[in-house]
Amino acid sequence: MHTTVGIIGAGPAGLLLARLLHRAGIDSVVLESRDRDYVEQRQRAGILEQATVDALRAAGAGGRLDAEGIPHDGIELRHGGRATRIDFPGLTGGRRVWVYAQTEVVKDLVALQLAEGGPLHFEAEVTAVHGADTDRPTIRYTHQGRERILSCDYVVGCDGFHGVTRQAVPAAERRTHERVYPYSWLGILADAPPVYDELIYAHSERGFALASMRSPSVSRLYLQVPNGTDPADWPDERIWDELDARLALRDTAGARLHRGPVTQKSVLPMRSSVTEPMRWGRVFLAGDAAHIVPPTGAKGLNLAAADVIVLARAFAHHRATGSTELLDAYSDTCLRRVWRAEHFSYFMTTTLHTDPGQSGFETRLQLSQLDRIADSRHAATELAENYTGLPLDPV
Ligand code: RFL
Ligand code: PHB
Repeated sequence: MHTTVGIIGAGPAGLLLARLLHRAGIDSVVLESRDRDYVEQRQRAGILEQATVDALRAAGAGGRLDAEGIPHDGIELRHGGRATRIDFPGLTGGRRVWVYAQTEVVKDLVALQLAEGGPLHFEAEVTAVHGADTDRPTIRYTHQGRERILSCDYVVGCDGFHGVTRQAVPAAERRTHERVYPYSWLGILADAPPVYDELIYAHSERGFALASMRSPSVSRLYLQVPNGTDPADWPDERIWDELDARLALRDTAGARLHRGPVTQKSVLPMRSSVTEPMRWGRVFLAGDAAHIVPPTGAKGLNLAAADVIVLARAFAHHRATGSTELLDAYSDTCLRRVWRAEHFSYFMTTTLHTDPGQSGFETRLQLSQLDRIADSRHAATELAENYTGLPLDPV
């Protein structure tokens, strides 16, 4: 079997890339190790930047997003008894973000791909990528109990943080820069109306808390917990009591923690990681396969989308002109945005969480930084521009 672009992984990066290539008349095959149900139910991101929304629309996947996605024009930051609204359009010249769950993005893209795209194989586990520095790289995978080979003009690893494609870049040429944080998030989904009509990010001496949402009747809530926490140690009432204490909502009009049935509970560790370069020969890395961020800046899914927008455009340019200029620039182009998002995610994480070994000095620095954001339009603008994302050229 042969294809132009072999795509490993059917997360947001792989699925969006397949759609954008299809639109550009370039054929591809997507190989995904998990089954469809698993991929569609995996609870993850919730915030889409303008550029991500534009790309989904351009990929033909904007219908349900436009009907059900909730535009957000700000977030609230809480610290030391203060509540600060960050007004996105007012500070950025009109930019905003959307609440639309990653599960829904994936469902929309899978349905489109199966209806009118190239092959998308679930339960097709890739074991190795060979020949990155040749004209015909190959993907070795197992499907329906048989070992198979897919030969490609190009291979794109969209196989997430634990994927295998990274190994196709020789170890001597690959650099990984990493930071692991001394805390995790306990995340829940609850059948309860959202705490507030915007997201609330709360600094507290008890640890960070975040109140997000999935719909007008479903809340998504997070608590900072120690690494290694067992969710079983957090019965529902303990979670609600802790959210109550950390969010400290008393003085925000209209904000209220509604307790309801908890339908999902999990612990996620936090890490920053970047692998460079993002391209070796005819193998490209995109999304979490190349970089991950702690979720505090809501950047992971948006970075994955930005990578494949840049890459799809480079493939289309190559097809139209024969020039490899944009493909050659792919890694450098993406890494500039990636490192900006890494910095912002690190900043949000270390400013809002309480490190277990943190001194009073460090806590005062955090509070001073949060005061600065509350008091200075300049500091708030810096946050708003980063949160809503750097503009991308139109798809
Ligand atoms: P994914 O989604 O991990 O998809 C990779 C796919 O590759 C498959 N795979 C393989 N397939 C074949 N053969 C193999 N050998 C394979 N190995 C792996 C996997 O099964 C999977 O289907 O990566 P992708 O597409 O790069 O997308 C990245 C995003 O999923 C991730 O960055 C975000 O979810 C991060 N993130 C957030 N990002 C945001 O932009 N905004 C947010 O609000 C936000 N919140 C979050 C988040 C991530 C979270 N978790 C769970 C880490 C909140 C959370 C809780
Ligand atoms: C979410 O809704 O899952 C979410 C929102 C904002 C974040 C992280 C996660 O920063």
